[in-house]
Parts: sequence; C-alpha cells; structure tokens
Amino acid sequence: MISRPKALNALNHKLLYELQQIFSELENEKLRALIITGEGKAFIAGADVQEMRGMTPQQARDFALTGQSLFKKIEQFPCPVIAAINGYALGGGMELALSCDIRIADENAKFGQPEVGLGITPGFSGTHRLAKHVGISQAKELIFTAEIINCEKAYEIGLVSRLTSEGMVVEEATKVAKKISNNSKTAVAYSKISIEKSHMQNLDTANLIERDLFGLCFAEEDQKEGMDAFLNKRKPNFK
Ligand code: CO8
Repeated sequence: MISRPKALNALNHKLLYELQQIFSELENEKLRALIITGEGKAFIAGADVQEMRGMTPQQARDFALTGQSLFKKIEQFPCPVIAAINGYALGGGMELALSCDIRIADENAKFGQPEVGLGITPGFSGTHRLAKHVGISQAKELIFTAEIINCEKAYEIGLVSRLTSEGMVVEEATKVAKKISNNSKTAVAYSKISIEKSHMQNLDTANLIERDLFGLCFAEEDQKEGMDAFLNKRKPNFK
C-alpha cells in the first residue's frame, strides 16, 4: 500500500526510493501476483509538485530517470502486478498504474495526466505507455487537454479492465490474483514476458519471442502436470 495520505500519496524522492527497495526485495520472493493500492482517498495524486517546483533541468531529468527505472522494474516484475485504483491516479500515479499488468478501478477512481497544466510533460514513461494502452489518439487527447476522467470513461477506453463499487477494489484485485495463482507460475511469467517483449515488434519478431518461450514451457514440470491433469480429468497441482 502506498502510504502518504496527507499528500494524497504524491511520489517524492523518498517514496520512489522506498518502492525501489521493496520491489528489489520482492523480486526474490516466490510470489504469484502483487497488488498495489493507495491509502486514503487517492491511489497516487502524481509526483510531488512541492518537491519538483525548484528543480533545475538536470535535477528534473534525474528525477524522471528514477521514476522511469522504478516503473520499468514494475513492468518487468516476475509475476503479474495489479493496480487496485481506489481514488485519484493522476500524473505519476497514472504512470505507475500504467506500468502494472492489470488495472482495476473503484467507482471513485479518477484518471488524468495534468502535467501540461503545470508547464511540464509526463516524465515517468507516460507518453509511451499511455499510447501503448489506449492508442495514440486517446493518449494525445488526455495529455494535451489534461482532462481528468472518471472510472467509466477509463473503462470505455480500455485503461482499466474491471470496475468495482466503493471500497471493493482490493477485494476484486485479490479475486483476480487468486485466479492467476491457480495457474502455472512459470507459464504466467513467460506469457507476461512474451506480451511485453513482443508488443512493439513486428509479427515475425513477436512470433520468434513467443515460440521461444512456448518451447521453454516444455522444459518445465508445470507443462507435464497441466497436460496430464487435463487428460486425466483432474485439477492440476502446480508446485
Ligand atoms: N504533489 C504534492 N502535494 C500534493 C499533490 C501532488 N501531486 N497532490 C495533492 N497534494 C497535497 C495538496 O497540496 C494538499 O496538501 P495540504 O493539505 O498541505 O494543502 C493535500 O495533498 C490534499 O490535497 P487537496 O487539498 O488538493 O485535495 P482535494 O481533494 O481538494 O484535490 C486533487 C485533490 C484534485 C487530486 C488535487 O490535490 C490536485 O489537483 N493535485 C495535484 C494533481 C497533479 O497535478 N498531479 C500531477 C503532478 S505532475 C506529475 O505527476 C508529473 C510526473 C512526471 C514527473 C517527471 C519528473 C520531472
């Protein structure tokens, strides 16, 4: 849980550093899925404007690099990461959500990239990932207008995959995490790599990535167990 509720969980250096530490530690744990949510009425209301205000161009560039590195770590995390978006997901908060594999929103969730209204561009990979998730046209409209959208609009444009009533978002995310954890950990991890690595490639390169990972599955116990269970009409018992 992101917990800096007095500042609506705004991302400052300290918080970014702590998240880096946590994700590095968790990388070595045998996790099936990870859920990120925010404390209080916000998921994350952006990067910390107070902290950014006096930055020099070089400091701002370094700050952007810190956020970009963290969000890449989340995107490449070995198991699925689910953003349970309980309120404002603005600027850097929306960019963090975009780096997660699955986004689920509470009815109070609000999304937007307000940066141009502050005289800056998105800086934590939002210009890339927002276009990847919702298409260039929607991304440009959201970024250029700095409009804040509600959860229904976010669902309509494919920014989130599920909506919940107030206060139910972590529960719903847990249900999704449980469904994921019933499947082969390795096959889920390989599918994640295949989707991420092939997304921006042409079909031939994407096919190569996919068939390499597909082939690797056949070196794993899970493939034998999954197929044996299916053929013997029983539930698989993945280790
Ligand atoms: N940074 C710092 N403090 C914040 C932020 C923020 N992003 N958001 C909220 N807060 C603080 C407020 O200043 C306020 O503090 P205080 O109580 O001391 O006055 C407290 O949180 C509560 O906020 P509000 O009183 O404003 O709460 P409201 O419910 O009235 O409004 C809003 C909620 C609409 C979310 C409003 O707080 C808001 O507009 N926040 C700023 C949203 C924003 O512009 N976010 C984008 C920031 S830019 C960014 O994320 C760029 C990312 C890339 C960085 C690249 C590196 C250079």
